[in-house]
Amino acid sequence: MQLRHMGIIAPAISAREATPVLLPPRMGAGGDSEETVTTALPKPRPKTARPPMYKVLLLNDDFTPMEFVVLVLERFFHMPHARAVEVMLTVHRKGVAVVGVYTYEIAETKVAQVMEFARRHQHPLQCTMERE
Ligand code: TYC
Repeated sequence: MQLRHMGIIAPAISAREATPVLLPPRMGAGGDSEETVTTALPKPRPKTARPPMYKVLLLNDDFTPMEFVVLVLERFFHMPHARAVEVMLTVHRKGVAVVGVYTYEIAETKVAQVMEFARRHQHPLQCTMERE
């Protein structure tokens, strides 16, 4: 996995992101002038960086039984039954819905679990993820 591309490792500082600061005039031989020097220091950032988050999406199809989708939402997304029915109906009517937002690895695991569960039961249900 390329952590930098996933946004987990901060990119090297660039001039655009840096905060220009004025340094005092240089002293010493030939340096008594009023000249000031602008340089770039890293922008102060909070040390508690948040990881990039990923939406997990469930897609509609014409064949997967509604009860199966409700079961998926209860089992893998921990939704109470009434909420699972609502979300299933949203997917059924609109074609797609976000069913959860997670870090990369958790989202990847949810997608794999749903796809494997659907495959085992021979339903064409599709589950995908995208960066928030
Ligand atoms: N459209 C399906 C049906 O009428 C139900 C369904 C809902 C399928 C949500 C997939 O993600 C889905 N049986």
